[in-house]
Amino acid sequence: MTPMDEAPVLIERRDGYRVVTLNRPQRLNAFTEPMHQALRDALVEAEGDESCRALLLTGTGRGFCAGQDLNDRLSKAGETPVLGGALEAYYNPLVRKLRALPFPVVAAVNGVAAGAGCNIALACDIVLAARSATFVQSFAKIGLVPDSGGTWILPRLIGPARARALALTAEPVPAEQAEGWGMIWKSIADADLMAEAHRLCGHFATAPTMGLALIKRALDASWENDLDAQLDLEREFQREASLNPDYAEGVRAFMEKRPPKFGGRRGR
Ligand code: T3D
Repeated sequence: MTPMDEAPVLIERRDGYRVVTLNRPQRLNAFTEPMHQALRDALVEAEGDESCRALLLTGTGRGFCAGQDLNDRLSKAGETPVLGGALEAYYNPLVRKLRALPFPVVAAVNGVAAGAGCNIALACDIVLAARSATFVQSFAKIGLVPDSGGTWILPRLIGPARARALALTAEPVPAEQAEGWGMIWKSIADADLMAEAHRLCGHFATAPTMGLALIKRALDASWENDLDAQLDLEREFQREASLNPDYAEGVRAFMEKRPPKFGGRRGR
């Protein structure tokens, strides 16, 4: 079997979390339809597994993901490829799913993240990057527009001036600069990246999962809400969180001066 015949996505089940690895290293893990389908299935399966309380997304080889595989977009002479279908069928549902998963998603960006690969990383809840990694809004180089949520999330993360310049110039942003700009959570020495990503997912695997899911939803909702609406939403989510046994356990553990033992039940 040649490396290109290998599964486009690898799934590893750890205690309380899953590791999903994009696996087309010769193309810097660029997306093909089979890779999209495998990733979609991996996320749906993780969501359906009550014991999964976090997800680590990373890539094989020297890249995280180079966006769409452009081999699938080479137009034959005289034909004009019309895009939009793959966004509707794959990229948009992928970004929506990553944001909506009822547990934290940690991206371990092991190398270059370009095009949709960059914006998919940025859609994850916590982004860790190897110091050698770069983030590239490469779309402008081929006459396209940032997609996979890039035009929404980038200005919110780093402000309109930087977002506009990155989208228009396609200049790569090194991991340390991305951290300094607040585009990602942390840049980490290459050799330590995966250990830190596993440590974080291990932490989430014993955390109050439903509370974390509500935090994700509250922060996402805040972009659309005014303060009044957000205060109402916080009241509702706090009520909901308090009905989960993890809240009572958290308070008991605090009073008894011991580490909490969260069951991580997703519902009440
Ligand atoms: O439906 C739709 O199409 C709409 C959706 C669009 C979503 C998108 O993501 S559009 C943007 C697509 N992605 C890009 O434009 C990025 C293209 N890649 C690059 O600009 C560079 O490869 C990188 C900046 C990511 C990395 O540069 P470098 O110098 O480190 O590596 P390289 O030598 O360019 O790439 C290594 C190999 O991967 C190379 O193959 P080779 O020569 O060794 O056989 C290269 O062709 C291949 N590769 C990299 N990116 C892609 C790719 N092959 C196909 N598609 C790619 N996106």
